[in-house]
Amino acid sequence: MIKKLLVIGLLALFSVALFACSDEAATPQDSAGTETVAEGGKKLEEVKQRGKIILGTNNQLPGFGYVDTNGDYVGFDVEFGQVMAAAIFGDKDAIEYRPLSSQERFTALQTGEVDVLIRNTTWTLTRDVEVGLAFGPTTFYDGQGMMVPKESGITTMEELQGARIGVEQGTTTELNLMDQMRKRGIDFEPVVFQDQDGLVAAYESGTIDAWTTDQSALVARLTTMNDPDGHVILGEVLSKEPLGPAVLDGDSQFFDIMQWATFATMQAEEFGITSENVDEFLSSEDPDIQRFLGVDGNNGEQLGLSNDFAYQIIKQVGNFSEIFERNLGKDSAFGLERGINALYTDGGIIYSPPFR
Ligand SMILES: N[C@@H](CCC(=O)N[C@@H](CS)C(=O)NCC(=O)O)C(=O)O
Repeated sequence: MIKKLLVIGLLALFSVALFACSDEAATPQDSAGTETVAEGGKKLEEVKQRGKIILGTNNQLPGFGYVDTNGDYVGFDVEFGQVMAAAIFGDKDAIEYRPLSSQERFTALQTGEVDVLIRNTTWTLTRDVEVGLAFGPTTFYDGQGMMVPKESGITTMEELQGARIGVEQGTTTELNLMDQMRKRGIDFEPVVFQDQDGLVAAYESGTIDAWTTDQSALVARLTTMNDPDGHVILGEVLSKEPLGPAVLDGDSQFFDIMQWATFATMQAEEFGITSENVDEFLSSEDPDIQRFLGVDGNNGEQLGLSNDFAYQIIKQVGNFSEIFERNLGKDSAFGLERGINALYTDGGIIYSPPFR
């Protein structure tokens, strides 16, 4: 209830900002000349000297990146930031949070304003190559969906002929929407917004007929809408949206840290190691587990970290399943199924390479 009131208050603050349609490729071109900070393995040193990582994240997306009523950043993406802080500092709270809009996020990484971006960001070729990002393991395999008011009676994309459809600027969903509608020969009017609060306010007031973004975000956002039961998400999935963390290209050590810290949560789930039982595993006789937890070997040292970095991650934040269930799954308000985001051993595609 308090959350709802807060959201309503926030909505009142945001005016509906409409923008001309823009291609997200404009982002890298605008800042192509920007000097990058992280070159040749210096990022870890810089971060260690600072004593915390700067995490670019969302502050408007329940379940992924959100500020709760205590003023704390919470969510699935936020916790993967905590995973990195636990790996580097042995302290999951050694983080400065930087809320970023869809359009700001890449420039913030390019200019070194943030060290890592974990903000429901889809891995694409252009972002990887032209924008100059380096994506870590996908933490949430998503797809684009469409929300319409239940009373509209709309059940298929084809029925959106002539509709005004809201989408956020600088997102993959903006580009996919155009492609998908053209492919299906559906005429529609795209209405492009700069932030999600403005978009949702326009949708709830009936200024636009439908809105589209990642399915997970539609589900999450539904919980803070005025009438959560008054809307439906169409059954069609419009795209592939692999979401995960990203750093700037050019610093392989920092990239490796992001990559292996993230994989550690998946490997721990596969081993059955949780934040609750990790201490018991310290005396495991299994050489794979000894290496994983840093009881044996030098995995951490190879990354420039302490050998117990995976132990710290699991002890302080948890394994992949704990992070998923707490923020998005059965222990959350959203109740999302693991589905494709289950471990490969459980019918999903979440898979960690070996820690050796
Ligand atoms: N995954 C897509 C969409 C990401 C995105 O920005 N989604 C919007 C809609 S959920 C969002 O997070 N809006 C909140 C904001 O801009 O502050 C991408 O990487 O482009």
